[in-house]
Amino acid sequence: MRTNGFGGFRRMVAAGVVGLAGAIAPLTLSLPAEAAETTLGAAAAQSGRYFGTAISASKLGESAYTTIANREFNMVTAENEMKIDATEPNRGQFNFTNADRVYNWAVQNGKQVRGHTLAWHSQQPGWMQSLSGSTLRQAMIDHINGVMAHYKGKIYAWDVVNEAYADSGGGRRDSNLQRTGNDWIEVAFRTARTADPAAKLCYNDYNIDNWTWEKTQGVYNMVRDFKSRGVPIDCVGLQAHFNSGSPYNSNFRTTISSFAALGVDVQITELDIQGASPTTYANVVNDCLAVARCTGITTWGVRDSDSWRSGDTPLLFDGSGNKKPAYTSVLNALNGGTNPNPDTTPPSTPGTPAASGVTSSGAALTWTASTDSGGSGLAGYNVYREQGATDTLLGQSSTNSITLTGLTAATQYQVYVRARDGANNLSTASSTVTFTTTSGGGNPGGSCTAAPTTQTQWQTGYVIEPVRVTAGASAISGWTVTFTLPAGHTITGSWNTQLTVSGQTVTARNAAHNGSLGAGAATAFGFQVSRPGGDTSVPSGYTCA
Ligand code: 9MR
Repeated sequence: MRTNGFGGFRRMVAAGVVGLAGAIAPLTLSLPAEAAETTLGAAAAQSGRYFGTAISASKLGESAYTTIANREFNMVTAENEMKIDATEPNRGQFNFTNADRVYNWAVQNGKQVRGHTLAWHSQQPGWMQSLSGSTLRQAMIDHINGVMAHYKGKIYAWDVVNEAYADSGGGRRDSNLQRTGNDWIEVAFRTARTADPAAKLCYNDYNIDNWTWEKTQGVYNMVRDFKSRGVPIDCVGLQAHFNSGSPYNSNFRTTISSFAALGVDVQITELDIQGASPTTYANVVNDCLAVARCTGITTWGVRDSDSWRSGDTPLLFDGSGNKKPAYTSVLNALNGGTNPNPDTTPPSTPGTPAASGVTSSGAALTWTASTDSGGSGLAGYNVYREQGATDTLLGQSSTNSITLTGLTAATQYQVYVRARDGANNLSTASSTVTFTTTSGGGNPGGSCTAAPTTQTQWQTGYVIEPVRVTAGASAISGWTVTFTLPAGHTITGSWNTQLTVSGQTVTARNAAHNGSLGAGAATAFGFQVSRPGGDTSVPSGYTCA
């Protein structure tokens, strides 16, 4: 029950809840209140997200610092220690002393690590600053390989490329890396994917938080292009350094959901807000929570005194380590306090799926993607089999295609798709595609034989009946007989089978009622053919599988 059925089901459930609540009202139903978490990391984890901070190796001996950092955060970014100048001070000589201090502290305290950053115009060591052309390009590749090899399998996400876009105009920033050729960013990502396939690969930048800014659009277009061409990219890092010159804008949620709709995760990677307005901090958190693919938030430092712009007092803890009002605001938002702007708009209806590569147990489906305008962003698709009153969920996909597995052999499937957004709103159902799985792989250990009998013949035609199909030593759950039609012959009718003709090859599959045969059991089908007058040849080469 595709079109009205699910809507009806939802309405039915809703009505049921109302009825049930009415019935049990006198009993006073007391569910335990959901305990609010008391640290940022734990509060974020309730929705599967992380809450992180930038850490400086030089402060790890300071217990006032590590106490807060360890208690509150479950993701760590090295503020400077994994950058190019720190990790490869001389060409080909890697130094991970400080990077490992940060990494080891994080891991020993049960935290994950974001890697920051592999290719950047800034904080390059002197030797790299003086390189150009193919030498610089090779040095970049070598650097990515060297650093990623050291941390292979250990990093949640790498900022593979940092800040490659110009502040205005929507184009690339001029830099020595950019002058090696416009493809330097995709080369960096391809290199990174090979170096550590387990790490999420991010593009990270500042002033791409406001959806209307040219720079945001420039990066968005690059990510869209990368996704369309298969350049490996998994995430976009929105630095989110907000101040009076580049303030928070309520379209931040649109930025997050728009990137997410391209099929990448979004991470807020370096959050700090001049003056630390509790409202603005809560807005940022709620914007991330509203989008399924916004996977976590990192503040750029622990206390105001740790900040790269401490004069702005932009962080959640003051210089003495006290929680600021912004801290409470963030914690409450993470604990699900309020969502001032919930998304109740479902995504648009997906296109009709097209099936290909149908086998006895699987099929590939692809469909025209949905769009989502409600703010939470497209999260993925549910793929259903239509079966009268009891439609079943066959699978879920984050993209507009899926490879179905585990299907039953020799069975007709009617399948449709519904899109899902970050707030779990479901679109109306697409139209259905119908396909029938083949019988082959559905007969493990089983086999069959096919024996034709030529029945009646006349000048311009003949009937083959029965074609007897006999199961071998094991039961079978479907069968496929193939045979070759002589040139110029045309099938004009068939019974007890589903026939398809391709050139001279005929494929006869079991009908719905005669696919299952016990060991040694038999069934039969037949067909009629027209042929050029006087041609007495008949089909040949029957095989059964
Ligand atoms: O916070 C970092 C500061 O200690 C460094 O001196 C500075 C050097 O460029 O980098 C700061 O971190 C930057 C980050 O690596 C990339 N985005 C902007 C951050 C603030 O400048």
